[in-house]
Amino acid sequence: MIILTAEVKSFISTSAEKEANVMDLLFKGGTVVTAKSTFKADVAVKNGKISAIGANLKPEKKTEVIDAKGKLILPGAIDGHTHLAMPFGGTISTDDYFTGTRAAACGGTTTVFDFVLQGVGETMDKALKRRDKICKADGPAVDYSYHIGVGDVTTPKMLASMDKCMEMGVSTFKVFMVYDFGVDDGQFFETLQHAAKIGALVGVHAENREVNNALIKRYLAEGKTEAWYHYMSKNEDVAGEADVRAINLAKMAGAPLYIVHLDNKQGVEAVAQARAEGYPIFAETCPQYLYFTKDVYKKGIPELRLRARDFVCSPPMKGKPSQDALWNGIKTGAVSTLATDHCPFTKKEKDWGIKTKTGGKGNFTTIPNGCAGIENMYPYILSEANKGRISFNKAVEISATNPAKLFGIDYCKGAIEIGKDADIVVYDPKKDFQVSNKRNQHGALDHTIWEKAKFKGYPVATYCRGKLVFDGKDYVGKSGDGQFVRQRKIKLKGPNL
Ligand code: DUC
Ligand code: ZN
Ligand code: ZN
Repeated sequence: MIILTAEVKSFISTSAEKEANVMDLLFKGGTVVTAKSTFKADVAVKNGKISAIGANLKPEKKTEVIDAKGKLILPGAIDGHTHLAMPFGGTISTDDYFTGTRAAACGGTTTVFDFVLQGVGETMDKALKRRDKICKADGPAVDYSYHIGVGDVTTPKMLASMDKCMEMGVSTFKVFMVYDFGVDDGQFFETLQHAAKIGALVGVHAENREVNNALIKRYLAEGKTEAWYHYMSKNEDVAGEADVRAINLAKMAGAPLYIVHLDNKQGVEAVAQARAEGYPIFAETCPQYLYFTKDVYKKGIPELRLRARDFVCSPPMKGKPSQDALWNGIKTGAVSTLATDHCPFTKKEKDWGIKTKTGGKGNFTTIPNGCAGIENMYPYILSEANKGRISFNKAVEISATNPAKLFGIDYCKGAIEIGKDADIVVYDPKKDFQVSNKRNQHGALDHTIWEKAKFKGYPVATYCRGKLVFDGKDYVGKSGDGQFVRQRKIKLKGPNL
């Protein structure tokens, strides 16, 4: 047996460190895309960070060289809105923190922000610890952080628990204007004011609860139970009114605001107006609102065996004028980010809209709300860029750079820049791809609303902090390699990031 003396041990660790200090990876001959520019350059990675960007970088002895000729070098996407392993609608969303983030990695997403839902009487920091335990036990495949879904700010103690989350590295919160567990306008206002004081950002799920409930009551009384009435009870006006009100509350509170999953024209116009007036109002939209319309609630897509109920998510898809307004909002800057709201439920669970879990007659309110999308967001928006609808710079901006800035992680994520984490996607603009849940998707769900969607171009490799996690076909990382990303304080004074 060889016994190592302290001296020898220290020698080994020093030389191991030296060894680790070489250039680990070199992406050669690719085209780097940032939110602002596109240029040919080599990208070097050392110890999980981008260490050099430039022409003709020379590999060292042990450097792994990746031929990126003809490929784009992009920052990994940041999905700022996921619901993994979330109890909702009488069940738990299908993807856990491993399968969901595995799918993320295979779609070029290297960081996810998942929602912690605070229970009534539970402080937010306790809720955060509770969820983080579940996440760590599942073993996330990419990096992650959280937003806190505010469920109880009825006492000063509950409100003050926001501060504790900040100390734990979470500076982003979300209130619900809809659902029984959501806040009222007074509580929303107080949350906004407190957030502004402590350097936090409040997101909002904006739908008018009272009108939504009144419409549900009316449709059910009239025997209108189909998925179409999910859309009808959460229509453009139900969302648009709440968007306008949320913006007004933020103005009154003197606080920045982040509208999540914006889906309607009135909302886009209200955000654009507030931003033009100089307010720090930001909006996120989701690929499902850019790709599908409310038509999916009429009869689904029968040729793909997708039923109307498979598309039930909240908020639901809207009409074409809203879809056009969202695309326009992306182009003009009214929409700052893209995220998925990934919240998958199985076909059997979706059937609860016909026959409930307990065997009763179902309706549109008994369908668990949510759809899958975590693997499709970046490929979809990049494909739209590849087809010329927006620039690649814009796709990178809304999928990576802006979320990093808004959520206080731009010190390490969101761009191909020296010193940032080497979260890198190698993208082949020539690779055609068609979604097949059976053949090429990596989540746990038994179907996807993105079935047979065609993408022009596709990621052929994803690296998370310099480690290959997707090789163009499969997930090749290790469960548990994903790390928690601490958010910094967020100080947004105006509309510019
Ligand atoms: N919307 C969904 O579709 N699912 C989960 C929560 C939400 O707001
Ligand atoms: Zn929501
Ligand atoms: Zn959501």
